[in-house]
Amino acid sequence: MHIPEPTPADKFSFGLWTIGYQGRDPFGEPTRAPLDPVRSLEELAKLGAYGVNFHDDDLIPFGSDDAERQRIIDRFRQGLADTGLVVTTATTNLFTHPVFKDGGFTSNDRDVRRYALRKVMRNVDLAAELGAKVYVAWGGREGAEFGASKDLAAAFDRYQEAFNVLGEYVTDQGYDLRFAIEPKPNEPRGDILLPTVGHALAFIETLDRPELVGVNPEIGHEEMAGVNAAHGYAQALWQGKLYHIDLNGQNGPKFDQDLRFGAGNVRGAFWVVDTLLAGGYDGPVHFDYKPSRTEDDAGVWVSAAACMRNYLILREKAKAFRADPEVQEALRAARVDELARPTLAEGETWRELLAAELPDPQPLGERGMAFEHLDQLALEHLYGVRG
Ligand code: GLT
Ligand code: MN
Ligand code: MN
Repeated sequence: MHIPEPTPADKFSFGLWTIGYQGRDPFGEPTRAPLDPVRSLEELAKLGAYGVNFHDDDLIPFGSDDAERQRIIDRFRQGLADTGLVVTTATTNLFTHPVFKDGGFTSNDRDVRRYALRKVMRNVDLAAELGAKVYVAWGGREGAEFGASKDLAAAFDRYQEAFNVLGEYVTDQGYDLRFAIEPKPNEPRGDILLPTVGHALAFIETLDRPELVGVNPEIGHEEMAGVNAAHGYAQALWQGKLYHIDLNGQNGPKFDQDLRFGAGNVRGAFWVVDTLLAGGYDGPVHFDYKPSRTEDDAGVWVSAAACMRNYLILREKAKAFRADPEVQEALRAARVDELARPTLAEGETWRELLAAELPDPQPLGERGMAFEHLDQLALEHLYGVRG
């Protein structure tokens, strides 16, 4: 099977915090030196990437004064021009500084909430200035460890208020920017609010401007929640809410592993790619992973290239699977196409359904669905013995 090289047309993007991860974990010091953001642009461009994104503090160290901030932005902008990379999305760090220990938008402390909103608005300005189309909102610290420490109804009110204020802000400023909420069940908080795609989708419908807010599902976070990641992407697509994606790898419900895309649950990754292709997702393909702290600088770029290569491998395999005549026959045998047919006929209502003669459930129940054969064909494509 021929695997193409990554090109900007594939729209692969990386967060500055991904390749820039220095390997600090709760038990150990960094194993790699800080990475200059402009060097990241250069290396990513060489590898065939399309875009980058960043938290405010990834680019501009927390506490920088206005002059320093501007100098960094100008240099970064020059780096973008030199490499041709685009800024696809941006986001805010509302989790590292101690001020956010109880959250940003939902901290019990009102002063912290006001500070958090201002921090987001400031970086929203920069995101719009650099041409980002999506603003990611990962509420890692919006949560709780103790039952009585959080008035949950009030927390949802404040979460809602924050997105309403931000929706009004981008509208009033005339920014072409939409928000994407990134769900996660836990870590760093014991339990995080909006833990899955489904929770986020339901919450979005309560906002003043729901059209401005979608989701940014991360494979690993869905796997941590024990749910099927592809199903989450599929529902977001179905509801027109898949504004961005975070692809990576995870082995089941444990700490957030942020493995390179394609590692971890390989079969789950195959179905995610198949789902994105079927749903016509055409936004940036963003890898939110952490190069293992066992790696040196060279290993960082090996893992970044591997994320893109694994996506292209799975994309070719998903296409080959769908194009295989035996698979198409197996799909028919499994009556997959029948699901697209409405259950009631055109013009039919519950009245006609009530009057209709129904088939005998006995033979219907006895007839197998032939899913095992279909799934085996998918596995054989994935194992590389077909196509
Ligand atoms: C953080 C988190 C990621 C989010 C990033 C956006 S930051 O690394 O683990 O999943 O996408 O805030
Ligand atoms: Mn993660
Ligand atoms: Mn993420």
